[in-house]
Amino acid sequence: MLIKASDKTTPKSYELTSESDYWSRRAWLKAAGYFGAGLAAAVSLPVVGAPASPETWQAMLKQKLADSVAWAGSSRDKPTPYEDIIQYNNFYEFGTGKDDPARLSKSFKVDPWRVQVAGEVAKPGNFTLEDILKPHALEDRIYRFRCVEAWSMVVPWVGFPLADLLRRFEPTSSAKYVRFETLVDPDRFPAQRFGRSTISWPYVEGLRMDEAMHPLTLMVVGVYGKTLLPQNGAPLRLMVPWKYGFKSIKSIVKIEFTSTAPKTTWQQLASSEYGFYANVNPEVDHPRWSQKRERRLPNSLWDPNWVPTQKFNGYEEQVAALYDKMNLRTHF
Ligand SMILES: Nc1nc2c(c(=O)[nH]1)N[C@H]1C(S)=C(S)[C@@H](COP(=O)(O)O)O[C@H]1N2
Ligand SMILES: [Mo]
Repeated sequence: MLIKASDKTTPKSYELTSESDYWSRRAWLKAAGYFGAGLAAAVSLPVVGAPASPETWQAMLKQKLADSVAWAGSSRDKPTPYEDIIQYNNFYEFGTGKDDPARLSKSFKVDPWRVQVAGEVAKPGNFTLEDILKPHALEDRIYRFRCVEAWSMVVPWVGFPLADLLRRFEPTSSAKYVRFETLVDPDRFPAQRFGRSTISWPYVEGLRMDEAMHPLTLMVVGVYGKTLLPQNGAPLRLMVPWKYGFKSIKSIVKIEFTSTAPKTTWQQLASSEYGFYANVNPEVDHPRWSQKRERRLPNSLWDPNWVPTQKFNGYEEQVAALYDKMNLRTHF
C-alpha cells in the first residue's frame, strides 16, 4: 500500500496498568484453584496484574495447539508453504518492506502483554494472555487470505471464534462496533521510533458488531499448528477472511466496544482508497489498480500465478446477508 498522507505525530507510549478489576481477579483465582479451597487468605497470592510467567501462557498455548481440531469448513485450495507465510508480510510497525517484519522481529519479546477491554461492556478489564486463552478450544482453519494489494495466500490458521471471546465481556446494547488497537512500543517496533513512519500509531481497526460476532471471524494464535510468530502478529491477531488483509489487525492490546464507527488507520491515511468495510470485491476496483484478480503465493515475477478474485473472497454464501441492502460501491 502506498501512503499518501503524511503526519508527524510522535509515537505515544502504551502504558500497561497494573490495576485489575474484580473479574480478572476472580478468573485468576479460579485458574489457580483457589475458589472453594478456603485457603486464599492463608497463602501469599502473587499480585494480580503482575506479569504472568511466560512459560505459563506458552505452555497453555502449546497444549491447546496440540489439542486443536480440524474445522470442517476449511478451504480446499492448496495451502501456501509455511516459509512464504512467515517471510512475506505486511506489518508496518516493523517497516514497509515485505521482508522487514521477519528480519526485524527476530528478537521480539511478547512478554509482558496485556489486553485491555473497554467501552460498552459489563466486564471491562486488563487481561493476561492466560486469562484470554484459558476457556477456548482451538481450531485449525484453512482460509483464503486476500491483501488489498492484489496478492493472496491460503493459510492454515489456528484460533478460536472472536465471538466466544467477546461474549465473555458482556457487551451492552450500546455496543455497535468493536475497535482494536495494536501495541505501541518503539523498543519492540522499530518503525514506531520517532520520525520513521507516516502512520500515526497505534494501528487501529474495527468491525461492526455483527461482523465481529460472525462465526468466520477468528482470533488467531497460531499458523500451521505452531505458535504465531511476531511477523504474523503474535500473540493475538484477527482474521476476517472475507475482507482485505488490512482489516486483520495484528498484535492486539486493546479491544473497545463503541456505539459509533471507529476511525481506522487506513481510512485516516487515504479514505478514498481504503474504506471501513473493505470487503473483498472483484467488481469494485481500487482507484489505482484492478481487484479482479490476485497473485496467489507462492509465485515469481516470471510466474505471477494470477487467479480470479472471488466476491467476499469466496465466503459470499456465509456473509452476504450482513450487507443485504448496502451499496457495496459506496460502502467499500
Ligand atoms: N498492526 C498491524 N496489523 C496489520 C498490518 C500492519 O501493518 N500493522 N498489515 C495488515 C495487512 S495490509 C495485511 S495484508 C496483513 C498481513 O498479514 P500477514 O503478514 O500475517 O500475512 O496484516 C494486516 N494487519
Ligand atoms: Mo494488506
